[in-house]
Amino acid sequence: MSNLVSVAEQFKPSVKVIDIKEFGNGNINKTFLVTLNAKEKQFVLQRINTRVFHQPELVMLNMRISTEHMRRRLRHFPLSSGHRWEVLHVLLTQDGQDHWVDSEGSFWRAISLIDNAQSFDTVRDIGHAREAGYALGIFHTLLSDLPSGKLADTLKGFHVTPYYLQHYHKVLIKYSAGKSPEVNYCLQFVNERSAWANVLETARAQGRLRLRTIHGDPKVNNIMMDTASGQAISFIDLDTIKPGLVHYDIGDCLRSGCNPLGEETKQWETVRFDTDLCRAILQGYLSMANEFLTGNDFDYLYDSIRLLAFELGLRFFTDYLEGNVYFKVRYPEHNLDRALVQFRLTGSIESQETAIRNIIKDLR
Ligand code: GN1
Ligand code: MG
Repeated sequence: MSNLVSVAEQFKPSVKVIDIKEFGNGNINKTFLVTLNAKEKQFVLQRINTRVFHQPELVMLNMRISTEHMRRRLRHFPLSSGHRWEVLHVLLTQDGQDHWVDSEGSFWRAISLIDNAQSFDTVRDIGHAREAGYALGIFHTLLSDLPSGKLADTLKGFHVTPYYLQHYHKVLIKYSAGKSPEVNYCLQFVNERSAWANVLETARAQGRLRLRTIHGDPKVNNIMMDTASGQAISFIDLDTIKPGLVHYDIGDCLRSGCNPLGEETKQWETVRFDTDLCRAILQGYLSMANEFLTGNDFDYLYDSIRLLAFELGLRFFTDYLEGNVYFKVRYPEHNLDRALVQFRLTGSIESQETAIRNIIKDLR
């Protein structure tokens, strides 16, 4: 890998770099925190995984279009009193580029760091849950008048569950290793839900749901919380801002926010979906989103919660069967363990269907 200091200097020439260390725990890109000897003390440096993002220039273009749009919109935005909201800045190189390609062909970009803020892998309490939902509501509202056609589709098939199922079947045909009880459990779990898994795409094809501009990865640890006030103040990880259904975002935020054990737990058998957290996230979200959600949108909220948990389980499981080619892993069964967590969560959502539907009805 290139010398990190010289990469960092592309984005901050003439400032002394004091320290660079690995940062966060993303599953795709490589992320570093750069500390400078300057007033603006730190920034985030990332190497984009081009095996996942085949056109990283378009990822950067989407990011610039959407952040500039959100910043403009924010100037006249009725935030609740005392609330701050920040939009990330893309840092440019000396010659005005939003990325830098090193001699080995690696694609680098730099992003501002939000001061006095932190994120958490799991939701800590009801207040945090409400703030997380509110954050997604602000984010969607800020982008609600940016036509999704202005953005490129940087990751074809992202969150299109039937596409993941197709890929899964191709991988399965080639899979020849032994089938442990856990693998058999997953095989059966997927099998029993394949017919339903096109629910959102069918609704989209029928014109019931329409494409908007979405975040794509609004899990809890992508929401920054102010360290002093505990309020949500920003969304990070803007790589997957692109056209999609808001349902992908809502489902993803809930599958992440309502799983108190977190997606990396080893205790998959005790994973559950917490309906109190679900109510709080939806309350926060709908306090903003009620303005632009349609009746059809509401009708598919339950399915979106169930589907995004199932879909992530399917993506992890497929990657395990395929030999861990997509998500970073720390050990060979890591993706299998992650899949079990998401399938358990899906099962818990299914067993509480009536309660979840009632929450949605109450808040509508
Ligand atoms: C990946 O790299 P990271 O952690 O931001 C993935 C998301 C998954 C998430 C699960 C581009 O996001 O879709 O929900 O892992 N991102 C991509 O933790 O596939
Ligand atoms: Mg991400």
